[in-house]
Amino acid sequence: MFTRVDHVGIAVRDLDAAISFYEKTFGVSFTYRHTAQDQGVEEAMGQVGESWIQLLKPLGAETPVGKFIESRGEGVHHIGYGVADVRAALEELKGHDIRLIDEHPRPGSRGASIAFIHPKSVGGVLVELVQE
Ligand code: MC0
Repeated sequence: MFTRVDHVGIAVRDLDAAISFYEKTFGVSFTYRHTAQDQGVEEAMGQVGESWIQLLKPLGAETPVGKFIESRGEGVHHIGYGVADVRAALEELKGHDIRLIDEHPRPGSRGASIAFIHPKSVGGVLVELVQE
């Protein structure tokens, strides 16, 4: 089902500081920046090989990333895996004992079609399916 690691989502408190840290320390350049009101985040994406690092700053305390930082602090928030067809992947997962957050795909970063799987079903890791 998974075709690649599309991105690693990292929760940060200060987006500009995190971008600057990754650029100066690791030479990653962040070419995409976007506010996703529906997800409650401001994000910046930097490409590493064929994958991306996604820095996520919460727009408020009651957003998914805001709650995550409040309870766990900054750090890896989710892994985004590429799939050929997110709708077909969701149908396939319904045949397994998996708790889906999204029953249907929704729009995501860079025009992708995405769906989240609950971390309680994946050993504590929030998983995002990404169809480019
Ligand atoms: C919460 N939990 C996590 C977690 N977030 N575990 C691993 N990774 C995470 N990211 C755990 C909590 O520690 C808690 O465990 C339990 O899940 C319930 O947490 P909660 O704080 O009560 O949170 P809920 O239930 O309100 O929501 C958690 C859930 C939510 C994952 C369902 O955050 C969600 O729907 N996420 C999907 C959307 C999202 O994350 N959007 C932001 C990225 P305990 O053991 O204490 O019970 S947007 C994005 O990434 C877009 C732009 C894109 O890539 O295209």
